Amino acid sequence: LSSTSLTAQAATEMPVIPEVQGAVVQGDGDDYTLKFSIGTTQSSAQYRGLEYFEDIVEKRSEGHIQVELFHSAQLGDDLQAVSALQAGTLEMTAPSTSPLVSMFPQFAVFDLPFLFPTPEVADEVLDGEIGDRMLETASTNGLVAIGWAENGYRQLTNSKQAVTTPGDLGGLKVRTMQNPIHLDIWRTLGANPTPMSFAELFTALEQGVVDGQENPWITIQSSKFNEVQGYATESNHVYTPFITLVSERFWKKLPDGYQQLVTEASQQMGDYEREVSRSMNVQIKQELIDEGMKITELTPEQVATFQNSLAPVYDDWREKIGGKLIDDIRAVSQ
Ligand code: TF8
Repeated sequence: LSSTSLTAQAATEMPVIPEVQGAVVQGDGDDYTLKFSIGTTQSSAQYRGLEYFEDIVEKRSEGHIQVELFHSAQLGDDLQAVSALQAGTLEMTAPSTSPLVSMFPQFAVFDLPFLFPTPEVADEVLDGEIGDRMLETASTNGLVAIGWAENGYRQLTNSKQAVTTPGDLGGLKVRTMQNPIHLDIWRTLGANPTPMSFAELFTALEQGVVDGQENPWITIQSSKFNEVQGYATESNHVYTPFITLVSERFWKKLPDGYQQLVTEASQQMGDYEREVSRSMNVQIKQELIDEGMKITELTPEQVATFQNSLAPVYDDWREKIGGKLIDDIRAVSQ
């Protein structure tokens, strides 16, 4: 896997928000308010996806479902938003799968380093039988899981120095998501990892509580991490999906036609968001370079060094997650 092979496949032009297709859906005459909250900012690909979702749902319900969008963890970070769905105080959210591993252990598979060789393989897995099964697994405990989008390939940034080998990570304080595999990854690479909610991350970087973090280029720029992080490594070490979740309490109140509409809209949002994410990814990496960030692209040999160092993490978690699921995913890329 080379970083250039990932960027070369992406589109070069930013996809515009498509026209809403599909007929008006009849409900039961009642009006509904759907609050949809995410952790990324208003300039993220994810938020553009939400704007499309809002457009589809409002037009096709003729305004009987009013969608209200919240960004930047205004209604809570990933885990808090999920709790709000369970309590019925928020209708929808779309977190990274990683913080949800404590609830759904199988999601740990998405945190395995270098699992998805290309975005297209990720699409095939998530939009296929494996992804469907995962949505079913997550449709419990007050949640209904209805679709996938992408956070994307994660890149390492830090305030200290260029990182080209695991050796460069010695003692570096790296913020990780609240997820045991990510802790293992950075510990194994020799860094000093600290799990923390995304909502606290900018301040932690700014105040030097941590030296580095890892997230896709879009998130790095839309959350202004480059203002406090001078160095980045295009490591593509993990591909993180976003999962689209609905509060079961809200879901049960919706007439069937509206459940169908919200599901379709979430799938269209997911397809569009992934397109935007992939084209923005290329553009934003260049903008970060232009704005002065020192971005290190790894050679295939350097990527292999990281992969080899992480082999023990892979073996260890393979046992915990179950080899069958990993093999099924591997089979898709073969
Ligand atoms: C992380 C994740 C987040 C997303 C989003 C803010 O680093 O990658 O960027 O889950 O909700 O915590």
